[in-house]
Amino acid sequence: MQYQNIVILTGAGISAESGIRTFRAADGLWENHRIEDVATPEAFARNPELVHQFYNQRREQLLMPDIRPNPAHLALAKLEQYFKGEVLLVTQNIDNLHERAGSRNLIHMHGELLNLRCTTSGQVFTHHKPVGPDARCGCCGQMGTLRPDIVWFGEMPMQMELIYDALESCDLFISIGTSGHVYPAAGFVEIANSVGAETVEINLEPSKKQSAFDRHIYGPASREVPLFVE
Ligand code: BV8
Repeated sequence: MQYQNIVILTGAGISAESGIRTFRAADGLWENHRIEDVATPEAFARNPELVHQFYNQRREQLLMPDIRPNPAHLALAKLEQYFKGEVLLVTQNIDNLHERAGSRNLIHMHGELLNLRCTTSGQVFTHHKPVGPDARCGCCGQMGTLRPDIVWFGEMPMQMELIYDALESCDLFISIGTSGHVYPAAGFVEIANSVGAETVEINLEPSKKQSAFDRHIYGPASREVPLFVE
């Protein structure tokens, strides 16, 4: 079958071989905190220092020279470049490896680690250095108004309208490197199924949504994604 509109969803597993720990590999923990307890607006209100530290550590790691896109990221960028129809890449990841691999038609539905947002004006700044609650905002000059531009648990993911529109007109949905725990991303496969798209799961192991997919490819993304894209 000749596909016209492909939607790809990626999760932490596509960046694992680039050296970025997945949530499951960390058993959902960071410094003995449950990630669901740190990645929330309540945690940020209660202890902004701790939450900033959580992201400062991950930002610092992402900017290390040995962290770079792997063959899975590169294969998706090549697919977008050479595919005749539409390819939309929706990532749950907050790292910048897809754009560094060359992907352009890309939505970070859970935000981006290298961005901060002013809670007063909503303005977004690219920011590579560690940040704390006493950092002054570039737009209002106040302290304490900057937060990571990241979607926490209980917050609305970004560009959902665009994502739902793409899912409702896709004929191929590929899910790569995600355990299928977190919604609404984990529900995308059902939307694709409802419009008759072919659905493929590429993962190290069966995800929580395994039974919803037409096809399953299990193995490391850096091997399986280039093979699938070719
Ligand atoms: C929302 C940014 C309303 C932060 C993240 C009860 C039931 C259902 C839902 C809920 C519920 N209670 C609450 C909810 C909603 C909640 C949710 O889903 N909770 C879960 C815990 C049950 N969701 C929300 O709050 C979302 N907002 O619902 O708002 C709404 C809904 C619709 C429309 C409008 C409004 C917001 C959730 C966003 C949270 N932010 N990230 C940060 O990063 O710090 S979530 C974060 O965790 C990631 O972004 C990602 O989404 C998730 C981790 O999942 P994965 O990426 O899959 O990573 P994981 O480690 O789990 O799995 C990796 C996989 O890769 C594994 O399967 C592994 O086998 C595989 N793998 C490993 N190595 C490789 C590999 N595969 C291939 N190759 C390899 N080498």
